[in-house]
Amino acid sequence: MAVETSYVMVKPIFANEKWVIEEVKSRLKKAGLKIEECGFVHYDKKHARKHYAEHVKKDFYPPLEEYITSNKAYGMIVSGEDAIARIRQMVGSTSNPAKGTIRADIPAKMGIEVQTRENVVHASDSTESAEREIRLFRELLTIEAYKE
Ligand code: 3AN
Repeated sequence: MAVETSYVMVKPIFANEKWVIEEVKSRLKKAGLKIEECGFVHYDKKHARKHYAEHVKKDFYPPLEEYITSNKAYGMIVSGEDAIARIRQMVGSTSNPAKGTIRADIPAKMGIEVQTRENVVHASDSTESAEREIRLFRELLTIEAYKE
């Protein structure tokens, strides 16, 4: 195991809800992970395309781009032992997340069902993706950002 850095992003519908951001942060912290930097960012089309580079040609990309650029998201740079795999586990699967995961529990608390593209949060799947995604996040980071 090694210390890794991942990028976690609370997607637009959910970044509007302060308690969702707090719950995601609290789950990460309870797992012993450290939030290095965080803040609201509004993805434009260029950054969305680079963030989702491997999906740009897929059928689901146009509505995904529309969604991700529709409002502010909340990005977090998160570090810790084995952070990438552990965060992916906490987040849950893309379309059928298990109870106890962020993608299942937050919509359940809100009493809503979400479509796959809206699935609450994004989390890096490799150190290479994390580096790219963090670079994009830093480009977008506004003065609303703060450290803790
Ligand atoms: P994950 O975020 O779980 O790693 P990916 O990398 O396959 O999933 O997909 C990236 C994002 O694209 C997902 N988080 C979701 O927002 C969206 N997405 C993936 N598959 C679909 C799909 N079949 N329909 C709509 N949106 C999708």
